[in-house]
Amino acid sequence: MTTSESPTAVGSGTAATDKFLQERVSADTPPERVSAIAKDVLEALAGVIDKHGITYPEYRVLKQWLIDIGQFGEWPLWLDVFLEHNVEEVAYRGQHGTKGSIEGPYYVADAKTLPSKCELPMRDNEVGSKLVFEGQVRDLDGNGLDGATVELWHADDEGYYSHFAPHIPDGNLRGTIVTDGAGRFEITTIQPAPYQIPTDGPTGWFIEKAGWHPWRPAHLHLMVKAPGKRTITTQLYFKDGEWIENDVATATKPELILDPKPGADGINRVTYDFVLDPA
Ligand code: MBD
Ligand code: FE
Repeated sequence: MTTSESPTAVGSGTAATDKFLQERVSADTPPERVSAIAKDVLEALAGVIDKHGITYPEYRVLKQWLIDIGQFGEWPLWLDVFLEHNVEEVAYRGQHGTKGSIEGPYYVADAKTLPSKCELPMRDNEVGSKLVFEGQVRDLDGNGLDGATVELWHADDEGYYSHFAPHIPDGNLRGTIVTDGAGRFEITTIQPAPYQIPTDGPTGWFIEKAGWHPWRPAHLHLMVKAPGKRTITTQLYFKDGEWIENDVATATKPELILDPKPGADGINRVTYDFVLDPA
């Protein structure tokens, strides 16, 4: 029995919304473009209402649910699960290096800086099989990149992220790894579990009412940067992992699958190299 609070949808949602709002952005979209996009969105919705003969009770339920999503702080979650993959695909059209994937709602900037060979910050009793993740950051010509950093964050053995679950210490399973002069790194961490969308909040209700499943396959999140190179935000998955073929967030790609194998010491190891496009 633990005395710490257990994670709730409203807790992780509110934390994700608060974090997102810390940095306000603007997109410099001119009025003509705003108008064209808004017109298409409204026309698409009009088409859905007409096609399905949406009723007043259904319209009112939609209104309630949209209000609930906001009150639970789940806009970051819902949008990143159902829309971000489309934005990512458009953003990386024509890019040649390592494939990107969605950032999702649980990135936290300024994670602890760690040397090229390191262990991610973890609890003394961190549950999960050890995983050694090594590789190199290179340019399109295969040159190792001096000054590259690899930001890594992932869920624990129960699928929870630090900063978004009250029982996990801040910074757990997060780090900014400064690679060596040739862009190499060797990170010891633990194998994350698949992630389940909270079932006690409006994103979970939406999925349940549609008869879908709320799972993402186990994954590592990465943001890889180097001077003069285009930053890549991506995710890596595990071969034959559950939900790989039907990620609720539609964010897996065949190029992003790891296949760790036990080394001589019995610990799982895997190599993955990142290739960055010019900025
Ligand atoms: C996650 O862990 C995640 O990576 C995404 C994209 C959405 C919800 C939870
Ligand atoms: Fe995730």
